[in-house]
Amino acid sequence: MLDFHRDFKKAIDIAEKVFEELPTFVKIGISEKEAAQKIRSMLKKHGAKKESFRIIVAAGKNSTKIHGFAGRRRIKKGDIVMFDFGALYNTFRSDITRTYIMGKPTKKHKKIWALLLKAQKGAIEKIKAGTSCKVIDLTARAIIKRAGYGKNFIHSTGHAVRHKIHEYPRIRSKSRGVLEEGDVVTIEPGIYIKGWGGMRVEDMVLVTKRGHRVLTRLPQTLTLNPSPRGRGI
Ligand SMILES: [Mn+2]
Repeated sequence: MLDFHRDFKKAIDIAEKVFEELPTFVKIGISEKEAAQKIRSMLKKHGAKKESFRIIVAAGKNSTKIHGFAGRRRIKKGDIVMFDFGALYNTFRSDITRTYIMGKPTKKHKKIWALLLKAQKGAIEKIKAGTSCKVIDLTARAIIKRAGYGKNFIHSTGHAVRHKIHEYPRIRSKSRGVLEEGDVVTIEPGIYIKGWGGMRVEDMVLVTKRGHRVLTRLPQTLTLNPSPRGRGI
């Protein structure tokens, strides 16, 4: 078994704990900024030095901004809300994204989410030491393109992460990088539709000699399920 630094694991565990606690304070009426402040204090409560990068809580149409953060907008019923954050523990940083619907997801929410999960899974299945990063990116991109949303996936598929939030190799279509055993990369496909909203899912994956290990265990549910072990959409 590949040696995986326990502090790195801890950075992931802390972020996942806070994700699982989101239903306790993310309610209709709270602002993005208030949610982000609460996330920050929960990360610290669980032992993080601080957040690993600027916390993103993007509600409603703000979810179409790929570099959104957390503003004054209040969360409304039916909103898409995107959460992208991680913990800094000692020198290690985690990076996870989930997108939730505040209420009952529509058919379109479910369709886009299922497509993102499919694209993410396809990309993850290709991860193995020696694989070019380009192939990983193009795999996710091809799945999204085939479903007709190619032009809505407007950023790269992922990046390495460890002591800095964005490290090399980057998982993008023009990358000349190759995955090495021990690399930890994010796989984060997203679809952004003007006037409707954006959705993104992001998990962290360890590259091994023969394949990979998904490090994040957080369920990929579409609703803010009060049961922390809920699965599916
Ligand atoms: Mn990321």
